Amino acid sequence: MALAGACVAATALASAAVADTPPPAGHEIKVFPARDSVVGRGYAADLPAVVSVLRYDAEAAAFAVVSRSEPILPQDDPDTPGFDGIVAVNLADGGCWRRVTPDIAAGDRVRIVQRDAAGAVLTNDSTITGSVTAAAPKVVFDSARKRYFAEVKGSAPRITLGTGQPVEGARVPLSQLQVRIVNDDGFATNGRRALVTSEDGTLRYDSADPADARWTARFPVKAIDVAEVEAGLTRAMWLGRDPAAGTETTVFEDRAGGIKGGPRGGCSAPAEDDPQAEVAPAAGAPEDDVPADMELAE
Ligand SMILES: [Ca+2]
Ligand SMILES: [Ca+2]
Repeated sequence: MALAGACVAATALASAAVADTPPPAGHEIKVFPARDSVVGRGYAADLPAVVSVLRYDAEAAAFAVVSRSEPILPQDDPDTPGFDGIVAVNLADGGCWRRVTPDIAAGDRVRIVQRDAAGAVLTNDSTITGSVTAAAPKVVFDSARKRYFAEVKGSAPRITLGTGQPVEGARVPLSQLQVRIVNDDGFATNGRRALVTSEDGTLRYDSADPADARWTARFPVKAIDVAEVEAGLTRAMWLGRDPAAGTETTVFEDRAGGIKGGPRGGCSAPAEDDPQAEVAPAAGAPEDDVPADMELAE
């Protein structure tokens, strides 16, 4: 036993020094921290996947599991060619968090593990939840230019991708950020259902000081779109460390009236800050779908 313990400790030390990597090409993890939801894509058919949320404990210098999903069979999107391998948690048509609905926040590690029929690990993907936050869309009238702008304000302080801990005085590169305002009724301004900073507007940090992580997205809009903008949904996205790869994204959302986290889509595990969530699991309840040593494999 002592030997096994030593092996696990050595593995933890070795892996702590290895830079983590985003999911490989063909796989994708999207984290929705405002909804406490996750959507994976590209996972193998007919094999259950388990999604975990882990949080870094600075004192222990290690990640600890906050919550896991029930095993979820990857699903197809019938509107696209081929099998999509969608693994959704805490959304309509998805699986659910077990025991606790994690309050997913910047720096949380989100992992998707899939095993083959014999129980061997086939896939062990993870991403870090990006630090982007944003407010609901607003409309401002620029009296000098005599036109309306849709505006979203937010922030994106830099975090260490290995641990999710803040990096003092630094912010996320603008190339890794994109801000959208979405309204399914569509916008007359561009004839589409989304205003996107890379196509329809601008995204700038408010200050030249890299310690100031506040940004503003602005889109010139037609007056007829004012109500659509104000009823719209902000999607402020961290596009991952390699935006061209598109294998990891954090989508922070907000709208007028806010977006409620916690259980949704027919799921019922109490929210992390709910007193019910503090109740210890019943003795003998299945604690893990993943062996303990994998928790150390960061
Ligand atoms: Ca499909
Ligand atoms: Ca959250």
